[in-house]
Amino acid sequence: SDLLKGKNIVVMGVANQRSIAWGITKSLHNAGANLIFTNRQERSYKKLVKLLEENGIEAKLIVTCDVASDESIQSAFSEIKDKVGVIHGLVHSVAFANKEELKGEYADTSRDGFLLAQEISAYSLVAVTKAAKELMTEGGSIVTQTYLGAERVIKNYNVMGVAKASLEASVRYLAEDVGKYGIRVNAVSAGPIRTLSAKGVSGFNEKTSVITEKAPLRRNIDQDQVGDATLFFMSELSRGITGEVLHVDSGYHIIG
Ligand code: 0WD
Repeated sequence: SDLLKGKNIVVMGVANQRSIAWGITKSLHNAGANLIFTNRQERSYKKLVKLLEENGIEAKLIVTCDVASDESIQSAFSEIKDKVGVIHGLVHSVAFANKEELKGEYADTSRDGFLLAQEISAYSLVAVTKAAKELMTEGGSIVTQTYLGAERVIKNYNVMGVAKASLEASVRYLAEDVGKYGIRVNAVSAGPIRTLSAKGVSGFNEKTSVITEKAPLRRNIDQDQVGDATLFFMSELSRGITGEVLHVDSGYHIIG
């Protein structure tokens, strides 16, 4: 389709072919978008270059960005501004917490672990929105990735659930801030998908088997389904929607 023809969209968080951001990349590319990528590590950069080559996707630009650093964010977006100019979309698909704190009791969360999860998984959206809105002079769409653990207690998700609650609240406050510039901010709340990050959360297999058992659609979701929902948020089809959290989870969240 031509839904995103001529649109410049920044994608943050492709670590490998299993990354949710890679599913999103394929959907946006198929809709005609020009893609700009950011990643943190050299390892991810190499994997991304290989993936793009294998799939015949040409990146408009690839820049390094560690969301833990304001300088890194600033230099990434100033390079994007210099080399691309106006952007129309931003995909935020980044999160982190210490593995030791993704099991056991939430009450055992350390101060540092709490702050780290909040910084990388929630504050990062605030920081990149601030940088990206300067480049969204024709309006735009920002989409982040969240999880049901923000709304409900999900075993082992602990400190990340609290960080996702903060991320979802940030989506609403940011939507209000940038709405006046024609920029929308939304989140996709995906069901469990086996990725590098998901491996860090204890008991992942249980989570996916509960979905096949209890979700209305009786099947797990994949990166491509998150990709298409993100495409909807990126496109004019969702022009009336902002500050929203859309569940892409086979309907699991409606089941008590
Ligand atoms: O079941 C799942 N996998 C779900 C994931 C269900 C619902 C939501 N999500 C969320 C995650 O919480 C995260 O926000 O989706 C987002 C993407 O997660 P993913 O695709 O499961 O995980 P992964 O493939 O490991 O990608 C996470 C990215 C990696 O990219 P890079 O390029 O850095 O390797 O987040 C990155 C991580 O390294 N990341 C950072 N990127 C920039 N700066 C940072 C950082 N400081 N820390 C982690």
